[in-house]
Amino acid sequence: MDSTFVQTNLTAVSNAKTNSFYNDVIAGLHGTPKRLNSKYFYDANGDKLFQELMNCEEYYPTNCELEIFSEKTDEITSALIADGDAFDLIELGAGDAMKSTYLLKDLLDKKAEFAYLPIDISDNVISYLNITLPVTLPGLNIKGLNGEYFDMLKKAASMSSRRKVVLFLGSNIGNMPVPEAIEFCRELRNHLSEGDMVLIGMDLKKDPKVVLAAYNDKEGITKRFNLNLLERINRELEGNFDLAKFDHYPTYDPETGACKSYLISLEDQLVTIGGKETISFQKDEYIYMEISQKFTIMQTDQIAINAGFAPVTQFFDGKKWFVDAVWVAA
Ligand code: AVI
Repeated sequence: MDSTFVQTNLTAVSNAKTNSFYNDVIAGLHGTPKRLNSKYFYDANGDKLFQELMNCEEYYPTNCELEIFSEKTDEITSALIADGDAFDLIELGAGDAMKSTYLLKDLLDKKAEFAYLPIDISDNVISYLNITLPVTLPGLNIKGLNGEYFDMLKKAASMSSRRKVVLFLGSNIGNMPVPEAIEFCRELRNHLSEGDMVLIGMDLKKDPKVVLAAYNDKEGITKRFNLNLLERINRELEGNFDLAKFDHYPTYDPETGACKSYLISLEDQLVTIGGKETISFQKDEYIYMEISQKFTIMQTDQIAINAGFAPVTQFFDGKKWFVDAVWVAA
C-alpha cells in the first residue's frame, strides 16, 4: 500500500478523534451546568496519574478487586468455565490486564479451552498485551482488539461462534450515571447470545468517609487527575486554562451512592479554546467532571435483571467493599 495513502488515512483518523474531543468539550462547556466527559481523562499523562492513584493509600477499589482475583481465583475460573465448552474471554478496557492475569494463568493451568480477546481504545495497550502476555503466559491464545467496545464485540462475534465471557472490571460501570449504566448493560446483552457470561466489578456503598477520602487523597493525585483534562484541552485543542484558577471538589451522597467530582472556578475568568471559542466562568462556578457511582448488592442484581441478564454468583473482598458479579445472558 502506498505510504502517502496510509499517512493521509492516519491523519484523517486522528483528526476525527480530535474533532469529536473538541466538539464534546465545547458542547460540555457551553452547557448549563458546565461539564466535561471523564472518558477524556486518559491521555498518556492521565494514564500515569491513574496508575499513581491506584497505588495511593486512600484509593481502595483496585486493591479490593485484586484481593478478590488473587484469593478467589479458583472459584471465579470454575464459574466462568461452567460446563467446560470452549469460550472467548473478552475483556472490555483491558489496560495492563493485571487482574485478569490471575484468571488467565489459572485457566491455562486448568487446561481450559479459551482465547483471550482484550479490547482497548489505546493501540499502545493492545500492542503491549499482544507482545508481553504470550511471554509471561506461555500457551496463551491472545488476539488483542483495538477500538470501541461494541464495535470490537461485533468483530469478536464475527471471528468465532464460541461462547463469550466478558470481563468488565474496576467498577468502570460506575463512571456512568445509573440509567446510562443500565443502557450500557442492555447494549452489552444485545451483543451477546443466551448463555454467554459477564464478570463485572462494581464498587459498593460503604462508610461515606472511606469513599470520599478515595476521591480526595492527601497527596492531591485525584486533583491533578482532574486538572489534567484542562491541561489536555490546552495542549490538544489550543486552550488557555490557567490551572491555578481551578480547585478540585469531590462529593459523596450516601443516599444515592453518587460520588461526584467537580472543578471550581476560583474567580471570574474567560477561557479561550481553539482560538475561537470563549467560555466565561463566574467565581465559584463548577465544571462537573466525573461520577463514580457506588452500588448496593440489590442494585447490582437489579441492573443485571433490567438489562436481560440473570445474576449467577458474587465474589467479595474481605471487607465487602467491592463485588465481582457473574451474570449469564438470559
Ligand atoms: C476508572 N474509574 C473506575 C475510576 C473511579 O474510581 O471512578 C476513575 C477515578 N476517578 C478518580 N479516581 C479514580
